[in-house]
Amino acid sequence: MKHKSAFVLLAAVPSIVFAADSRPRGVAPDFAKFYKSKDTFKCIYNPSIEVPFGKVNDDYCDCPDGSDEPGTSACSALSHLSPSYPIGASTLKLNSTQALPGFYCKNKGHQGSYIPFEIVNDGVCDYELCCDGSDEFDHAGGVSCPDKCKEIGKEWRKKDEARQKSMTSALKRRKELVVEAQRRRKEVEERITSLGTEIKGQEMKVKSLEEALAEAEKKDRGRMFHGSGKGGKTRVLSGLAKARIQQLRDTLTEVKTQRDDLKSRVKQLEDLLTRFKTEYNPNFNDEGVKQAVRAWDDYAAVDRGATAQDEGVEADILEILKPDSETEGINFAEFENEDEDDVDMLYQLEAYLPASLKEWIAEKYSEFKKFLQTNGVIAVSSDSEVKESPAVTTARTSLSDAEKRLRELTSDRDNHEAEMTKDYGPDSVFRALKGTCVSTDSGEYTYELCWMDKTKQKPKKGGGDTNMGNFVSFGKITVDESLPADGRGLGKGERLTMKYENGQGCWNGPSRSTTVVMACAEKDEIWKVFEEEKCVYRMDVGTAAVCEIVGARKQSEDTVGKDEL
Ligand code: MAN
Repeated sequence: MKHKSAFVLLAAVPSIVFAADSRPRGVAPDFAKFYKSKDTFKCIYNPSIEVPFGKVNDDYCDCPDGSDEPGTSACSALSHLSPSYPIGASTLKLNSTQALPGFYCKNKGHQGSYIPFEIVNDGVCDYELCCDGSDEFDHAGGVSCPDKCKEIGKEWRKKDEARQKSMTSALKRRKELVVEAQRRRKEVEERITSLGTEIKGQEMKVKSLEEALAEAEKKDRGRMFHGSGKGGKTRVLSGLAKARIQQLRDTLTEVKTQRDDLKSRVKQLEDLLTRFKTEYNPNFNDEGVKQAVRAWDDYAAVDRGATAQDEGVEADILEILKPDSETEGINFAEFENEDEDDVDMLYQLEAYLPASLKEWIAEKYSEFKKFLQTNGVIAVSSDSEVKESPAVTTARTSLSDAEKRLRELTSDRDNHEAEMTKDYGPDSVFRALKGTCVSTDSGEYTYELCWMDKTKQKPKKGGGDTNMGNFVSFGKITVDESLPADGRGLGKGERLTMKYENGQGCWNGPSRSTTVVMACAEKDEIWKVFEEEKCVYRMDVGTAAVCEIVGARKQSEDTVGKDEL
């Protein structure tokens, strides 16, 4: 940096102060107003300091902010860290921030652009920024930089036209994405409405199935009370056995009576024949009588006297015919009262109650028993399972199926409602991209970005995917990057971001996370991936979804500068 000891010193009149037009060399149109007076120049950030206009562009830095040297590199090393200027005894606070953005190349036929002061007259043609070669006006080292703005401008315009075309398509695509996002949102809204209707219907179905089950259970309870239960069965069996035994006993009594009757008739007949044998006339030659007497003798020769066995059978019969209460037979009273379960007890109690109360008690009993079984206080006896009628089982199954369906519908609706309140970015445009992914190869991995979902790292050599984060939220960052010729870059300005967090844990580090930085582009694609820190990734991505947020034209302006055509 070339400084003079005091601003008041007169310097030799510089060889070239003005460019061909009225602005001094290196001054952009925006700053022209500061250089209008042809007598004195006031330093831009320090207007209390005035220098004769002849000192502008005299290759000596007179102003603390460098504004007197817009067209030389004399103030290029200026920084706010520079020492204060020695202005006599004054302790005036000076602003030593560089007032100008750089040396302005007019680039006629193309676009005006600034180049850093330090590369002015460095002996190198910087056509990228200064296509008119005006930065090398001193021809340092004999360098000559002829004006190439015509051809460079032409080429740039061609590319710019393509870029603009692409931006127009990108904006069109964004509009389509917004329309698609709205359509999907509407679809969700409609689904919520239809789910609401379905839920109402299902609730009614559940209610009526609950009633059907209650009705079936009620009927079943009646059946169980009167026909089953452990004590009930025994009692019925005992009743049946008692009746059957009585029937057999009655029959036996009848048979015994008939036998006794027949026995006495046989006795009468035998007595008759005995008398006949002793009283008949053997001298009467009647062959028929003689034969009858012989047959009787044969009959009488067989001993038919009562045996001990006969007596035993008789005793048995007499014993059987006695009532149970007088013998050691079955004690039915014991069976009738034994092993009565709670249901039987209730049934007995029930007999003394009015019908309405009977039903109420039966219902409460059943509910309480079910409650105890459900909560594991008492076991669900296989007895009760057997007891349940197919009608109850069917009603219960139908109800539980309907309840399950109701739960499914409700959770579906809740998910859809949560979906409606979720942030899908400006105009909810990312709703249209959800479910789609873009990927790119970088190094040993293929990286994948699934919109609103996940970022992934897939080893090219094979092996499992690594989750680099799950979508969490949108954000913004300011970037300052030069835009490559193909436009596939972030450029300068504020850009929308998507934060993906809580990915796969990093060995000895945090769980993986990704910041996706987006810029307007016709095509959705990942431009660049890099690991900013271990397991902390950044993806620079182009998508039409963000085009209107930054503005396609603004984005290119931020980067390229203003047109001097
Ligand atoms: C894998 C990749 C890398 C990461 C290391 C950390 O190799 O996920 O990106 O840096 O793990 O151990």
